[in-house]
Amino acid sequence: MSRMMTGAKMVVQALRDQGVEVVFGYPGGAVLPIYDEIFQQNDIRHVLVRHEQGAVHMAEGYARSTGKPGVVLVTSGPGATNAVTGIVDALMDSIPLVVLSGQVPTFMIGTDGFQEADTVGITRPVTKMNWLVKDTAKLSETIHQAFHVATSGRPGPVLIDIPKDVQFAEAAYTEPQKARTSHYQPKVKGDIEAITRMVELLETAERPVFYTGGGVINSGPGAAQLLREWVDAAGVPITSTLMGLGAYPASGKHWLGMLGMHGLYEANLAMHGCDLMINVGARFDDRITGRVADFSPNSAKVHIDIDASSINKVIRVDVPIVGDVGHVLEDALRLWKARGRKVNREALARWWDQINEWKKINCLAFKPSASSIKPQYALQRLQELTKDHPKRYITTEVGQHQMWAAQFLHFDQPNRWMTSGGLGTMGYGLPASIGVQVAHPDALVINVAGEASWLMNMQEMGTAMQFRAPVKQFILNNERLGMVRQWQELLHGERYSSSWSESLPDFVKLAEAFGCKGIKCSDPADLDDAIREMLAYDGPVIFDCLVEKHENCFPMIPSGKPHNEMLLAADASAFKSGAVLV
Ligand SMILES: Cc1cc2nc3c(=O)[nH]c(=O)nc-3n(C[C@H](O)[C@H](O)[C@H](O)COP(=O)(O)OP(=O)(O)OC[C@H]3O[C@@H](n4cnc5c(N)ncnc54)[C@H](O)[C@@H]3O)c2cc1C
Ligand SMILES: Cc1ncc(C[n+]2csc(CCOP(=O)(O)OP(=O)(O)O)c2C)c(N)n1
Repeated sequence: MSRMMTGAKMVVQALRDQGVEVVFGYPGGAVLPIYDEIFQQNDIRHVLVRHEQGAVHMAEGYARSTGKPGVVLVTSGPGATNAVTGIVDALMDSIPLVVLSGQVPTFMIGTDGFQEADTVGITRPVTKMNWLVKDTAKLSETIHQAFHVATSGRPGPVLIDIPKDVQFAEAAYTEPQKARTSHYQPKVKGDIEAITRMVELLETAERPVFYTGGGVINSGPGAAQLLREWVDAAGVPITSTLMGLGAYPASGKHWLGMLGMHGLYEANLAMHGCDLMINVGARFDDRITGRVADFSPNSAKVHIDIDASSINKVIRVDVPIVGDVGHVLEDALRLWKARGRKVNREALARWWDQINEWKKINCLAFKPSASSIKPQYALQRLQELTKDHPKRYITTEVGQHQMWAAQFLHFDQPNRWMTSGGLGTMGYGLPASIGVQVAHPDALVINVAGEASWLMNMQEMGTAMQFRAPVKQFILNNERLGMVRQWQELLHGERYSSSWSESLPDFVKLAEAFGCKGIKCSDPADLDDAIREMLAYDGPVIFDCLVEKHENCFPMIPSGKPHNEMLLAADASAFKSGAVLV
């Protein structure tokens, strides 16, 4: 017999039945009945944030580092609108989230009631699916459907708007097994003929490259394992997008490093010169393709993606495969083995010779300095001093530091790297680090930040303190909006329009104000000890690392240029005159 309960009780019961352990949220009038239910139980933990944007990024960090959906609870009006940036961020990066928002009572909808906003209207374009539930009898089934939609196929954020009277009213609870989910059953098995064609192409290719992305991480650890097996057995070079780092180990023999706008020289030239590209769960983002007309001009292209609408959206491909990475790679590997594990060994050896020549350029080289800390040096030292930690998780903010982190920190496992790729949301990293730490209490969680991004959600240090999340905030402080400054230097005639902060807080005093530890370092000779002090401290740390102010991040493909017109540090001054912006 179905159990009768209030809508508010149903929310908590449905979350429990969906295996939710933690909710990131902020209360207000329109969600008080749900908060009252949360108070009266101990199965689900509530993390009280300081701003609703922080709640969503925490849920993203939680989701990306666990593979489970993140859950957010916000009130109506400003609570919901504050969450919007985070929801868009999750949509762009395919992160599964279930956002629950309170709404004014149904009879007040449309009356400009107190804290009324058209949350479903506002979030319709930025969610995978959203619902306004006007009847308590439909609430529990809707929540179960929401979890199904958020986590199936291409993951993404969903939102359920729940009016206050629906939370108070009683109805029968629907168990998860009885919830109807037949309306959304994305295809996970790839077409076997297309997979066979991909295997045939790999067998004969002279210059093949695997180009992998966030879809491998989304598919789960099994997919990353299959990818490693195939790449290593076939001996084919592999590069990845920012979102896919860790799917193939950075210490692996066939790793070329990240590709794209700030990708490695050898990775970009391999993409430009290959005769076969196998895209595994990546979406031909513009930071990757550069000028579309010149993107990898002579290659046959295979694209594995669970979202059919992603295929042929930007780049036309020869072999489209709609399906889940894990399922497709399983079939591909089985077929490739059954057909005798063939590759064109001689041609592949020549291809590696060419790649090894490109590697000799040493595109990440920078001039060390004895008097100031180069940001690249700071990250090299952070890598060296943390690389052996068995549970190291990195989040980032957005800017130059993010790109240097992608270049200088190495990931050997999936789900260890959390960054805002598609939306590029400054203010993502600090809350995301808290979400990761909540999911992995005994892990080492470091947010590599720029001071400007970090300030955008710094109030969340209060959350870190309250919930004893010992997150380390490693701020590369150049007192500049560094990435903006770099573009102005290279592409806008060195006119530095509003790209520096004249007033920054004293980060050590700020740490003290929050009750955590502050460390400041400006001398390269002191850096190792200072990093060790940060790592040894059993609590949150704000590390103010004063770095060289005018360092640029290279390689760089100026937007709208092809891969073979990549700028290296040595070319920068020659380039400054006459650049064309697209
Ligand atoms: C300042 C800045 C600079 C940047 N520079 C770079 C750069 O130099 N290089 C770079 O790579 N990025 C860069 N980015 C990030 C870039 O904007 C994109 O976010 C990124 O390139 C997209 O990665 P992706 O193609 O792996 O796609 P994602 O956004 O991770 O999308 C994943 C794709 O896989 C599919 N998918 C999801 N789940 C599955 C599954 N289970 N099975 C199959 N398919 C699945 C999805 O449908 C989607 O098409 C930069 C971002 C910023 C903010
Ligand atoms: C919310 C938001 N506003 C503006 C931007 C544009 N933007 C991209 S990088 C950047 C500067 C970031 O500065 P900082 O965090 O100090 O990092 P740095 O580049 O110096 O490493 C800006 C303003 C953005 N990505 N996000």
